[in-house]
Amino acid sequence: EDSYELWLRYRPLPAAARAGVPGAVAVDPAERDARVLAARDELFRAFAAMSGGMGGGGEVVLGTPATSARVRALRLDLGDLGDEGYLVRRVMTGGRPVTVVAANGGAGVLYGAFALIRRLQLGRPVEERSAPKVRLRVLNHWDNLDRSVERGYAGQSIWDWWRLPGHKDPRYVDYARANASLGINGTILNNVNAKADSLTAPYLAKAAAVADVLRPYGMKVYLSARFSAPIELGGLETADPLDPSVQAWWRAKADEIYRVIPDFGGFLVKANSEGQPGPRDYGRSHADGANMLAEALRPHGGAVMWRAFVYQETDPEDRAKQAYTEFKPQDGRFAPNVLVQVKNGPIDFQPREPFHPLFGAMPRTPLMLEFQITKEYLGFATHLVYLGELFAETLRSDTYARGPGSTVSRVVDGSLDGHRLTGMAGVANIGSDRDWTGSTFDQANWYAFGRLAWDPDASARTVAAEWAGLTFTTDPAFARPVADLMMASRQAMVDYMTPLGLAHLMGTGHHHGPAPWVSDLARPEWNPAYYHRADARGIGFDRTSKGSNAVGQYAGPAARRFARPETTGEDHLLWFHHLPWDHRMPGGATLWETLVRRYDRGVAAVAGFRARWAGLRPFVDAERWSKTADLLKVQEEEARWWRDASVAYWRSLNGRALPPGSPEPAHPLEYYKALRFPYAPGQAH
Ligand code: BDP
Repeated sequence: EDSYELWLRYRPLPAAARAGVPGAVAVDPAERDARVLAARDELFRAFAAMSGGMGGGGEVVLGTPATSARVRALRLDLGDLGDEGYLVRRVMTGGRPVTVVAANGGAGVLYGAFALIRRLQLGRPVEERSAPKVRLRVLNHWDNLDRSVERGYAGQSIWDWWRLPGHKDPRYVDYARANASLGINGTILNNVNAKADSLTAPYLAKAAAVADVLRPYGMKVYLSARFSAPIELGGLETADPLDPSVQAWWRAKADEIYRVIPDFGGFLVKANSEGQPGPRDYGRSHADGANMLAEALRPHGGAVMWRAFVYQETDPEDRAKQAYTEFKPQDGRFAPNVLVQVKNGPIDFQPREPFHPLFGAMPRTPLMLEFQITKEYLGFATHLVYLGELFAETLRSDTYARGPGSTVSRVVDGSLDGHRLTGMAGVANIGSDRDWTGSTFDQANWYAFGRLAWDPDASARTVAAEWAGLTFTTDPAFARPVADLMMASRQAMVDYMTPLGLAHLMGTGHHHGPAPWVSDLARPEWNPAYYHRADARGIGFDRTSKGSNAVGQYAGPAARRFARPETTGEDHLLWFHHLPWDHRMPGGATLWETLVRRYDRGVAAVAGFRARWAGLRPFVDAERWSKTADLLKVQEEEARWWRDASVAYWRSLNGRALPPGSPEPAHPLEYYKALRFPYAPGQAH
């Protein structure tokens, strides 16, 4: 058991359930849709394994009314299912019970087949009717052409660019199966810090080879586009989006791409951000840049995903405000096939951030939500942190943009402002490691992303329990405590790393481990000290109207809530407020005491996870059990390190004693400051 099979780990069901596993799978003999054929093959594979050779519980009929006479004859109501939704029903035909997987299109049939398998694996009744609420459900690979992965902690890129297109690693098929099982329908193959080379003919041929493998699984390929490619590849003197020769270059490039990848999805663009070129270099707006690319893709049906992750020019006073400041005035100026892709929070994938203020603030623009599945700021692939809860927390946040109930999920699924082009992106945690993601539990974060992209209102706990059941065992004596542990894991990390709304205190560059003392980097907003603003008197970033007024970027009730410490709540307290160390918290303790207690609580929680995992040993095979146990031990050590280094540093500023019973840090502050991690994985280069 090396975790390669992910949650598609088909094993014989308990004896009593085997008879319910269908013995036959029928598609129309004339069926040509590769996705329906892939669905059939997956069902064969799953049924053979799950029945343990003892199945035979009837037949499954698969297809769409358009191509399958048997499905058509059933006159099912598929009206509300769109292109990708599905219906799994038990019906009687010719006096025999049949399970039908029906949809309006091949993708729906494929998703329905995976749903049926999932239900059988989990021992649930098989009937289900479901359609995705979000249209573009995509992974962003930050994979470089040399196979390194920016912020990747699971080995090299799975894209073996060098040997493509001649050799297509069979692993691409398993990648596609896993994504299809979640409804993920697109993938951006290369890093947002893009090289123009990915748009040259040889690399387009490689991307086309990947697209050919993914197509039968309903997945489209996209590329990150480097904005200056017309200069680098085309020999032009400018990449100005309003220059006709630049526009013509991109049109020709798009035509060339669609000749080799007829269903190419489009471009993802990081522009004028962290040194990347963009329209601002020519005095043009983000909308000018995005619309130029959109115009080139439009005849072919492609989309532009234009990122709002910018923090270079304006407003040096507060990085958290910059994306809003730059993008909000552009609302309504983007072409219809552009989505603006916004990170979940206003800074950068921290263990906890408030929702990004752009959500709800650009009603005339489809906003795509970007989560980071790879745990750049959350202990890499070592720490067990279930991100389903982080994702769900953002999605259920109320922007109040159109009154109460204007949740981020409703912005993203388009229902709040009436958008049909909608999307959710996850920065992939996938690599060439045998277990794909660097640890078994990190697979749950890929899983949760996919399930929440399909239904942004799904419950993180339900998804966790489902994943645990599929990946290990459905025995409630296992699945329930594991779901509890997963649900508690994110708060535990917040407690031992960045409690009470603190953020961005990680070591420079690699982002491994604590470095709240760093304050000497060239740009102010690169320094942890910029984010916590601690001194002898207090700690926290004043984002109220007396400070940077980032709260003013939120709609009325949200702004009012964040404006006062009493109503902000503990989770975002120091994100929005600079407070004296003696500030009284609701329970009566001081801020300082509470802060230390949170660190202690975080460390204790991880110790508790280890104990719980030890107790679950009888349910798990040796290989997966021990790797998880090893990683939990490292996590406990690193949680203590975070706690000790942070407490030692804050105390060097405020000179205070620790609250009673709270242990002294293991080492003096200088010890923590001297630690170096030159070969930490995933660094940008
Ligand atoms: C930051 C990462 C950096 C990415 C950047 C981005 O440190 O490697 O390039 O996000 O999202 O968090 O573009």
